[in-house]
Amino acid sequence: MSQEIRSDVVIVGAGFAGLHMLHQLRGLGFSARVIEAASDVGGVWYWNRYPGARCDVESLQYSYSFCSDLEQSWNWTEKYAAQPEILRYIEHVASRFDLRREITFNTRVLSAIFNDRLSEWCLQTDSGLTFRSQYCVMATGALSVPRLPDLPGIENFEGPIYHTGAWPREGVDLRGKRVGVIGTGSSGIQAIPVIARQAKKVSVFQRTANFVIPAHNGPLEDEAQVAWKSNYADHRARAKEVGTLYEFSAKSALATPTAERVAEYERRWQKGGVNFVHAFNDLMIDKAANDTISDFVRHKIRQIVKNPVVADSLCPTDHPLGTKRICVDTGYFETFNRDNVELVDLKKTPVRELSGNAVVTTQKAHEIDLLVCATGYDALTGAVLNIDIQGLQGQTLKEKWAQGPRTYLGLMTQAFPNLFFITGAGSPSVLVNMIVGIEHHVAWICDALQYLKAQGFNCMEASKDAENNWVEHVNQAANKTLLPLANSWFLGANIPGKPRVFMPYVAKIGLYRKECQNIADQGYQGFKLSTS
Ligand code: FAD
Ligand code: N01
Repeated sequence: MSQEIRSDVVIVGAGFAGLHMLHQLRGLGFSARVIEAASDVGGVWYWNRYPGARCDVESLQYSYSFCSDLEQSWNWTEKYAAQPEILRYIEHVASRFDLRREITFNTRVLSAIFNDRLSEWCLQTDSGLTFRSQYCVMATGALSVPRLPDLPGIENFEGPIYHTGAWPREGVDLRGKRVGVIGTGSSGIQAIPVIARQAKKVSVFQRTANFVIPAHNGPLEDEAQVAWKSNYADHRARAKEVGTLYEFSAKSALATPTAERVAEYERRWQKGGVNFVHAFNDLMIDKAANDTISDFVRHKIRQIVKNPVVADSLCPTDHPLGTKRICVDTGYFETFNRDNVELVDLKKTPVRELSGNAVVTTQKAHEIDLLVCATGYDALTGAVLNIDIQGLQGQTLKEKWAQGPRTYLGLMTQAFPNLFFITGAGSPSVLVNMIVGIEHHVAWICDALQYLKAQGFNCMEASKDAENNWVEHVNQAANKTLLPLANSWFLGANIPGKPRVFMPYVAKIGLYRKECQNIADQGYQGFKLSTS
């Protein structure tokens, strides 16, 4: 017999977003229930156990800010924490705030259907459990639907295939193995140097070369940690304005003399991290300015990689730096100087098929024992569209978003009342420190639910006009930058048939927060509030 669980709010996903949403709602007296496909908390950090996985926003910033005692008592060991440490942190949060008792694990949501008459959401799951609630929050993650490459013959490959975003919990023994890695985005770039130290041989199959900046990761010294913590409130307040505390320059690259400009690139290269791309204020809006930083990185690649042919293949030439998510590494380019690593440039020798235990290119058969796919995600919309979501009069989200996602503020979509997205398309989301974005969305949703309750409403829906204006605004913001120039997952370009729409909202998080706050202050302008 199928069982039904009722709560005021149902939350899908138990990553950083879902856990925080649950904790905050509980504090406000709403009953809430979380549904999670994995066997425990963690989201991205539960699934991405590949060698080398770590964050590239400094750990002291890539963490929750909602509890001062938590941020003071938790000690990070490295500047950029590795996956096991981040997962331990999330598990600690779940235990400390006793969150697991309201989470149903090992359960995937298949459908979410709005009942117009009762004004409630009904979620069906693969375990047969049914969840009913007034409000539904999709905390399903922007990067949670791994995508395997559609290579001819992949189903016939005799060895195991592992996606970085679904890495086995028990790990993979790579010792003595010939490993193929396909994909050279952030995941591949983190994994390849570590795999190369473990495996007998690594063949890296690269379709598009990427810009990569050194992380200069290392232990987080006690002194630095104590100093940061003594000022945590100030740091967090600034992060609410800028996302991550980088050194943002107010100078133009093109207006700066060449020697000074190169010195600034060199200084930031030596410092490491994503801070590099904020060296000048015109890099992301002016192609000529961007060429100067792109040339600098290509020059570095040629200095590091000894074989000039390999170096040439590793130099990105088809997109301006930063228009694909910038990658941060530890020894990526150096890895190609190792005897046990070969680069297979798929632009020169495309894959014909996978056959037996080989990746066969137009040049030769590369024999491997196992294949690692660091081939990315159906980003931003993948996880929500995997669920059969039906709003007013049975309208499906798939139909509504057939030409690309349409939201108001990234938080709601018209005709789907009481359904909220955390870090959804149309919000800054993946363009900023995501924990800052998550905490903002959780706070905004909590305020909205409290407002509804206080005013005697129980139904909230984005209006068509507000949504149309917002979508237009998001498109305009992207088109003022170089970002739409790359074939990136920001645009859905990595998924065949996905509409080419720039999904995140290109804006300083501080400005976006103000826009959201103003709308709330005006009684949730652009939203229809009602009593069912
Ligand atoms: P997730 O962590 O993706 O959690 C979503 C959860 O929802 C998952 O556990 C999933 O199983 C569950 N779920 C989805 N659909 C269903 C369903 N139908 N039914 C049940 N459960 C479902 N961001 C940064 O800002 N800085 C970084 O340094 C950084 N590093 C990253 C490194 C990696 C390897 C990856 C992949 C991403 C990184 N990110 C980083 C982005 C990352 O997505 C966010 O920082 C953050 O972890 C997202 O949390 P979330 O809770 O929104 O989503
Ligand atoms: O995925 P990606 P990812 N044949 O989509 C290649 C976050 N993250 O998992 O560019 C051959 O970036 C594809 O090639 P191309 C971060 O936001 C953060 O690496 O399409 N190649 C590309 O090289 C990041 O941006 C960290 O030509 C194929 C690669 O696979 C996001 O997650 C670490 C192919 C996919 O790169 C996703 O990163 C990890 C095919 N058929 C992840 N299909 C941090 O460090 C795909 N590719 C914070």
